[in-house]
Amino acid sequence: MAWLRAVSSAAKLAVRRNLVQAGSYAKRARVLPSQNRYFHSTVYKPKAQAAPVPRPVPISRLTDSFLDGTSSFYIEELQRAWEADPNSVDESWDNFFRNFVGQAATSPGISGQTIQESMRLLLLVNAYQVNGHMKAQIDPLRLEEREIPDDLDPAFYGFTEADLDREFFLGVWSMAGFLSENRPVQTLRTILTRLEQAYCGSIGYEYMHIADREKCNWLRDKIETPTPRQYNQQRRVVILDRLIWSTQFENFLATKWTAAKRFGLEGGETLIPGMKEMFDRAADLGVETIVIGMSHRGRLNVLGNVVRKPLAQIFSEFSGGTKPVDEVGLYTGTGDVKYHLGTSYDRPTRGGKRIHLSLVANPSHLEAVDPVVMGKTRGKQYYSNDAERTKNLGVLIHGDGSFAGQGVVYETLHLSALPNYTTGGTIHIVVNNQVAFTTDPRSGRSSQYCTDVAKALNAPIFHVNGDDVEAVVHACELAAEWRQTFHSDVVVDIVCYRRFGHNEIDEPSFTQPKMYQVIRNHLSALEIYQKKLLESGQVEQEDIDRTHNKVSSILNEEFLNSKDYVPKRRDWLSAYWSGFKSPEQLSRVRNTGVKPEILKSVGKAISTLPENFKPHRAVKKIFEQRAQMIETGEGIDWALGEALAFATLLVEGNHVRLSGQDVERGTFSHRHAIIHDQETGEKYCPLDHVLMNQNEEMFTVSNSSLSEFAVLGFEMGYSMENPNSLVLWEAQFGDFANGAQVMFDQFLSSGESKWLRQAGLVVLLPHGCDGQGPEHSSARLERFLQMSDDNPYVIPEMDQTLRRQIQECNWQVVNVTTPANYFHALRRQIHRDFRKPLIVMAPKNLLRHKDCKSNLSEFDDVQGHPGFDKQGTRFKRLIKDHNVRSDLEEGIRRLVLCSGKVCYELDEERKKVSGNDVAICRIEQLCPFPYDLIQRELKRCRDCMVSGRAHEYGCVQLHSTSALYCHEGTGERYYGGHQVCWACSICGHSHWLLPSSCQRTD
Ligand SMILES: Cc1ncc(C[n+]2csc(CCOP(=O)(O)OP(=O)(O)O)c2C)c(N)n1
Ligand SMILES: [Mg+2]
Repeated sequence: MAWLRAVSSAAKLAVRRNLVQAGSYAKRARVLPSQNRYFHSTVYKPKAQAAPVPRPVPISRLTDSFLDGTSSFYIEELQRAWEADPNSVDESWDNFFRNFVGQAATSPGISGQTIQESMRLLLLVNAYQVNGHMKAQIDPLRLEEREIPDDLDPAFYGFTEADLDREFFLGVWSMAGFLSENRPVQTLRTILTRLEQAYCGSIGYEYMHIADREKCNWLRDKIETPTPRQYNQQRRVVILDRLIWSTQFENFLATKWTAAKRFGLEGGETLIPGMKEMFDRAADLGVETIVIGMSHRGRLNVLGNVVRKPLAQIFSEFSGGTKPVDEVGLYTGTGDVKYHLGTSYDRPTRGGKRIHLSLVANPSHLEAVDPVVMGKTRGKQYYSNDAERTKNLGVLIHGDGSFAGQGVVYETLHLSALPNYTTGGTIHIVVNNQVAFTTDPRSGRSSQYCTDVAKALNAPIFHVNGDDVEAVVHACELAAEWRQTFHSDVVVDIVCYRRFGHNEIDEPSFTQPKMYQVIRNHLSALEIYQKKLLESGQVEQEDIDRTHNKVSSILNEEFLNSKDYVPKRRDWLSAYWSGFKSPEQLSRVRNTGVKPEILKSVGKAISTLPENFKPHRAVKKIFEQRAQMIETGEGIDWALGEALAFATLLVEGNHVRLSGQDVERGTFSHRHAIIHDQETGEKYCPLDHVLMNQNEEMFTVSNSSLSEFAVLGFEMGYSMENPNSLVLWEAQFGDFANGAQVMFDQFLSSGESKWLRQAGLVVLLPHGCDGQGPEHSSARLERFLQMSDDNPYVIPEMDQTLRRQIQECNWQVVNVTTPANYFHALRRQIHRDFRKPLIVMAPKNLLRHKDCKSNLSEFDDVQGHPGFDKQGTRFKRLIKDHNVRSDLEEGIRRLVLCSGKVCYELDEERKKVSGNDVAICRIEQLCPFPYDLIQRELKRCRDCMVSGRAHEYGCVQLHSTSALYCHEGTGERYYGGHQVCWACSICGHSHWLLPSSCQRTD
């Protein structure tokens, strides 16, 4: 379009000159009859009056490109030159003149068409393409007051009524639609009629911001069809049926549950036929699975009518539901409101195919589900080998207020084209009811449309009048076609209204009285469509009545069935999750050690670089050191421990995906998961080479966009798809995790108990605590512990064979201190029959600490090796003092319980002061609390003082543990003989533990 924009300056000058000659713009406009629909009255604008001065162009520049044309004089000169010798001008001008002047000269009836007129017409068409949506009839309530842009008025270009029946030729090379070269000569009236029909009807197309010519042409071709679009009778009957279902569903719920909150879709019922037709079209074009994310509005309707969740089940749940039968493994969690639950079903399509639909459970927090849907879709694409990303599609349904207001929308849109995050295009549907709770758009956003944010992504946006069901269906189908053709995002903005309040018990007239005066008298979309079809003669009243009766009798029947509905085993595990255990089913702890020969072979693979690869000097050294660590089996550091965990999981056939800001190198230059050839810039990822012919995505490590909320959400969704994937998100620094707080609150910490969906996502939170000020010092361990649902006052069953402590808690929080324990913590995520999020506090200075090293023997499963306990080698929830060995320690005066890197500092100090009477014990897993192991330590070191540094959380847990010990032990003193001194990590002061709370003593 660059050339057209350039020509527009030239033509605008010409136009303005014309206007000036005509006196005033207002006067000019009056020449045209006011009833003529093309010539809307425009307020006089002084800027249009300014007389332009054509810029003289030296003849020497006549060979300039068409793109640079700036004045009519210039163009006339060029034309003369071209007539004398077509080769004397730039090729682009040659094309232009051949099309316009050539055609004009040879076609009968248009010989009067001047080049100025051609250009003005071009500009007029262009104006419709760019701004036609401003004049489109997209508001069903017609309350919107929009100023129609001047450039949609033919008078603006100097055309008068006398020109309406003149014939014009409108061909431009490499253009589709109205301007394509093969369009016949048409009168101005015909051209204008089609422009109005195409751009100013029930759909307002915004697409001219897309720079790609091919994409624009594709859309132009679809929009600027020679005749307006029409559905045949058969399609219309289906559309009507779907609209009746949508409308009656809401009416039915309204009559049966008059005061229940359901966030009805009334006023936006055409969403349902729109979605169904979109999905049918997508299925025709190869889509097999659709992942849907949406919030409250119309969710029940979508569940029932689009996803096809059994109506009896919806009604039963809506009535409060019967209690689930006592079935083994029937885990019901804490539950959530009905309209948040997710579900999935296979649905037949109009074209005779089946499509799998899953609606992702979502929290109240608007738009938070967006990146989760994208991540889940991407996960599906990986597991179904959908390299083209055409079989799995993500569809997001938004509200107008939340789409414009919630920042995560923008963050999610920005993932859409990133190689490791793209899903091949998400289809966004906005249920734009022109109000957000009680807030008008004018107070809710600064942009013209609520969808403007998507323009930054070059997504086409179709604004469609929600009262025109056929237009909604068309926009939805077009969106599906766009997505399957260009594999990028597209937006359908259904402009509708909200017939009632924000919810069913809300009074909208408090705040939108005028709008609701109009709404009260406004026919429903169904009434409008029925009228239209009756008028067309394609449908009889009896047909309509028959469908109504059919739908209402099914709804009533299902309502009766709902009374006897017995919930079946909750579908909380999708196909890949069969065999996984609910928190009520015991999953035995497994070993995570690996055969030494496997460790050696993968260790070698990940520390060897290709022969002619030229890494950075420092990186070369790091890899040489890694090779040496593997060779000697000694001194394995944090990064290698992590890489060994990844490599061994890959060898076992799991998928590993690590994402976050700068994770490829690692913020602290320790990981080097991807290295760069210093001469060629080529990249090499050692973990891509642990298996023969390894699928390149099997191990994915990817720097992300600079977002926490969306990227963590994406990984959350990804991790939910398949349990055999270790998915990790690393915060650049632990403190930045607060940018994703919503994900922690609404999904990670609470998703399983609300929605019965498990996820084994790992969150790595590097932090400092190095005394260098507050920034990045703390990953805010206390916040994660506060959000843990570990009951500090009740010690759960800790017996090896009965223990479900981890299964029952909401997540795990660890603060590990050795590379080997980190290795086992990561492997444990996969080697168990359930999934649970894992928060890893990762102290920065352990990445290179001289003592933070492990031997390879701690990673293997060889009996007698240091890591091998009674049960084998596995993650250590607590690491006891490396000096103490016996079951009952003598001579220990003080038992220090600590967590994290401070153990190395304490050990150092102990060495300095020869403190042999001090035992240092590391609590590696803070949540759930290792009551059994702490109790063991307290028993072993009886009659000593216990001190430590942790958080209130630990105080209460320790208190409970001590109390238990006391009761089981001597029973004489409350703390069983221990004086417990706890240094609080929040205030840094010591507290003496008292039965009910902590009290400062210093
Ligand atoms: C992040 C967030 N902030 C506020 C709310 C409270 N809230 C629920 S619905 C709603 C209005 C949403 O408006 P819109 O996106 O236009 O959707 P509509 O209800 O109109 O369909 C608000 C503010 C919320 N659920 N989530
Ligand atoms: Mg709204």
